[in-house]
Amino acid sequence: MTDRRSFLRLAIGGAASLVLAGCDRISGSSWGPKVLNKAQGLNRRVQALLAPSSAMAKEYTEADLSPVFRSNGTAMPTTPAYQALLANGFRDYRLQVGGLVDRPMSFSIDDLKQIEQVAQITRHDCVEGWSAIGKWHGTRLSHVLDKVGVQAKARYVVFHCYDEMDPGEPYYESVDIPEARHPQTLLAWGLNDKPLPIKNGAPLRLRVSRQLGYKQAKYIARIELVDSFAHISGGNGGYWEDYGYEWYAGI
Ligand SMILES: Nc1nc2c(c(=O)[nH]1)N[C@H]1C(S)=C(S)[C@@H](COP(=O)(O)O)O[C@H]1N2
Ligand SMILES: [Mo]
Repeated sequence: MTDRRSFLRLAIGGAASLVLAGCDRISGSSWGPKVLNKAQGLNRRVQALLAPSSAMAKEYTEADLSPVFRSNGTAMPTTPAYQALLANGFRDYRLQVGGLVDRPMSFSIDDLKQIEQVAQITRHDCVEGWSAIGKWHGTRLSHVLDKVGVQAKARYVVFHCYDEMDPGEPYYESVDIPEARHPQTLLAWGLNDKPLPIKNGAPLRLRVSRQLGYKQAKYIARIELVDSFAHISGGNGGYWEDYGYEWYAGI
């Protein structure tokens, strides 16, 4: 299966070289989204052929860990809500889970740890052209979804974040229900045997290890189950998706 990655590189290489600026705002320029969307339609078709929904991301060993897990995008949210939580060492943090669920609930980090504690060593690939291998500690999202009871009409899980990229424009992301229920999809509260650093998304971030860096929402405030994300922000299911990035960002 290592061939799959090189094949994908070939398939999307042309587009990737045009967007080396990656997570920079250049993708919001007028030519950016158009070029991206065209090539990424191809990416999606290739993915659909090659990647069954049960496929697993490669897991690594402790020996493979990157000495430093760099930060990208927001490294310190400046919103008052986040700053207030930070001032109290995140003790007042509660993950809110609502939308199309039977029992809207909130969870402290300890509540999540009580549900389960798993670890996963996987590689993070950012479209800007860097990768890092980290050991993530967290709670599988599927277990949290079971607690709240996902309604049959729910199709996506949306992650609303504390950081604003522009005033009033919070980072957000989404995955579909199969991705949310995948065994490697974690709500991560730890990195490399320590609490999650602020620069990497404290107190809670998403790990969807089969997808690219921008899907890995940091600083999660709230999770919302929806049947469509058309009404959220730009309507494309994520902050970068609203600037033309592909919604399914398979690696
Ligand atoms: N809330 C939030 N999540 C985010 C971002 C961000 O700016 N804000 N950047 C994304 C991008 S582009 C990448 S590559 C990763 C970076 O994660 P890291 O800071 O742990 O390296 O987070 C993703 N999730
Ligand atoms: Mo990224």
